[in-house]
Amino acid sequence: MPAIATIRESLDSIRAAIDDHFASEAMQSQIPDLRRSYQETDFAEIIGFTPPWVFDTALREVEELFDRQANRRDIVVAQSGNTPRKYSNLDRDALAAGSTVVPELFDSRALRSYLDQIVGETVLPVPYTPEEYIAARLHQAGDVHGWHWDDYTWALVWIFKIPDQTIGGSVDFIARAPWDRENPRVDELVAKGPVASRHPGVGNAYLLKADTALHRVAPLSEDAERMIVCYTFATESDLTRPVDHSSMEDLYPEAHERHFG
Ligand SMILES: O=C(O)CCC(=O)C(=O)O
Ligand SMILES: [Fe+2]
Repeated sequence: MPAIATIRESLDSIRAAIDDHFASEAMQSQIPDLRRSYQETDFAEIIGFTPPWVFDTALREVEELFDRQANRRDIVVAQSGNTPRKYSNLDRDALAAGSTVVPELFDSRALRSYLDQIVGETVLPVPYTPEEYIAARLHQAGDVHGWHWDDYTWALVWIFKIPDQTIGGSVDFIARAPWDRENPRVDELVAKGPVASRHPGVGNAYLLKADTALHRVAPLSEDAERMIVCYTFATESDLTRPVDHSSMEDLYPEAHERHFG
């Protein structure tokens, strides 16, 4: 167990590295392309989301958490039209307690102002704690994160592992197909399309306007590793409208109970 002073120093160095990274030429020079991609498709892939050592640290932390305390889920979610979730996940509290890096990025002003520039408005922390960040791991043949919408405007998904595209794990989405919670009509929307498909690279992160994009992770056709951390961010107006969290309660019952039980 490292001493408290050592932990504090390492958090300070992670924070400083993140600040420097988003201010760097390599990151700033991506902004025009990211803005264009986001404006045109509601999706943008940030190349090299963190410095490599920050990625390596986070990967070690998240792998260890999956080894020790992952929850295996195999459910269908009624709110998104009875689509499947078959994977292992870690809730927000496991990541808050067991990772130095993952919470630091959620709290980073430098990251949020970077995202502000991509979307052209103010990006805010999600107001529902269990949704701040989660981790998901698809690893067995047939694992899938089925079609759904997110409760808040933006998902930022950091890719730790992804198999070859031929095996699955791509992000499929239909942009600007808003969620009618009373009548989700997922099959109709998917049949109508157009379905965009993206296969982001390891160490990158993609930003998706996930409240209005019907999206999924394509199923694995064989055993393979796909591991991500998903952050949620909100608009000003998300903070004032009523939000139903029932699909989160299905997927992260322990976290919901801990915060609201
Ligand atoms: O794993 C992904 O790429 C997407 C995750 C996602 O859609 C979610 O957690 O809501
Ligand atoms: Fe999602």
